[in-house]
Amino acid sequence: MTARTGTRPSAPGTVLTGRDGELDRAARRALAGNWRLCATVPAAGLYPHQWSWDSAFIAIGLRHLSPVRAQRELESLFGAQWRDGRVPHIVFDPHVPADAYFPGPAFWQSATAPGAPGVPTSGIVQPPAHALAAWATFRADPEAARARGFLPRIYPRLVAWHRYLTTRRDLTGSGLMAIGHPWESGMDNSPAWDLPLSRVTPVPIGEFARRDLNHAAAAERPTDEDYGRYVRLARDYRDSGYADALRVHGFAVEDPMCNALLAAGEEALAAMAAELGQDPRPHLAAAERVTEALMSTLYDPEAGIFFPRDAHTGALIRSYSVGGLLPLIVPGLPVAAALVSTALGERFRLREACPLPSYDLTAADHDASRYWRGPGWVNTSWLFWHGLRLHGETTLADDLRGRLLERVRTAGFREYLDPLTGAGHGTDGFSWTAALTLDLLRAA
Ligand code: 9WN
Repeated sequence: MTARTGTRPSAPGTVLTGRDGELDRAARRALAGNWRLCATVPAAGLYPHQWSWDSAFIAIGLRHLSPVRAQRELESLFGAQWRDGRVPHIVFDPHVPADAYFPGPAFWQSATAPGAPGVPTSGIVQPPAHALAAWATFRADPEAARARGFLPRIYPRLVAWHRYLTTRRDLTGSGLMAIGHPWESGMDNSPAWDLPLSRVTPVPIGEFARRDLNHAAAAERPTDEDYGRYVRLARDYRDSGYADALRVHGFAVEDPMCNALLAAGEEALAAMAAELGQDPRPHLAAAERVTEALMSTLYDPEAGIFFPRDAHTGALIRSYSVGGLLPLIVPGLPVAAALVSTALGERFRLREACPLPSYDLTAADHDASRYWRGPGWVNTSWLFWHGLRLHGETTLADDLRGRLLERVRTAGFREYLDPLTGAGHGTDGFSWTAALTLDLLRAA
């Protein structure tokens, strides 16, 4: 959101009719309403700036409406990349009132951080879904992308982003990137974070003002205590000058989904390198390294799922979350069949629960309406669907796709849904739900 760019969409892609056409038009309207100067906000009230991994999913949908707009979505995010390669989790829109979202620019103080861009941003990151999105965007219209020099511009930035994650964020030397804040996981208050988070002293609620509760029900959002912990971690990181070391990150976890996105993203970078006439092998080797580290460090063969690992204690966090199934997006993953069988089991009930529950349906603390503690999200289900197709599970993939579209038809473009009843929760008009709906509609 750094500069005004032309926003007129180019010729629309496939035109759908009937019930699909209605859903398609509604999704287009939702995305048009959330489009700002040169990027899309996740939701007008609750999330009024540009978010990192949201923009990746949004580009995956936008590429069907306007490949150029999808390219700009990613370019505007990477326009705010830091000198060390990090892509901030929020790029703030200077036109939005300072108190519209907490923590805002005054909290993060990026202007005084070394190597930060001119535009105000946060200092933490989000899951690296961008290389997948950039390659999908390129493939939607290679000619338009070549004419705009999309890959020559975005590829070096993606490489720097992955380098930041595989070097500065490898906090234990395991070959895996670590997240230093629950917000960095994208699955903010997953029960998987409870144990490492319990060691963090919350900042008292009187010392900051939450804004999220102006837009969403308290029962569907993290508790004040957890919010206080999020604020403590972000403040400590900021006060360290956004330095990356195990001693700085009071919370440090090697997360399966983030590392799976990194491995799959390296495969996408290899394809981009080949397209640009460069050597793809370093990316293929990097993909293999991350995949091996995922397998040897985070996979539990008895459980048939990947678990996150607490970087401070070295212990696996034996919590069944959807993130543990998402290494299915890694090409050639040797345990794809086991992940699918876990997804079909009682904890996730792939054949009926939809979207795929964010957390174990059988767990005593499963909460079907609170944020990442049970409800299903369309982006993680989309990733699983993508993984099913990648590993040749087309029947299951088609079935999941059909049920996801049915859910959205009934509930609208909600932020998350009860996986068993389909009731919508969180904000409405949520961009990645609309964008991925556009993609699913065209995937028949
Ligand atoms: C903090 C924007 C983001 C998503 C995250 C989701 C939620 C933010 C918040 O909204 O997080 O980054 O304020 O709760 O958990 O995945 O990117 O849609």
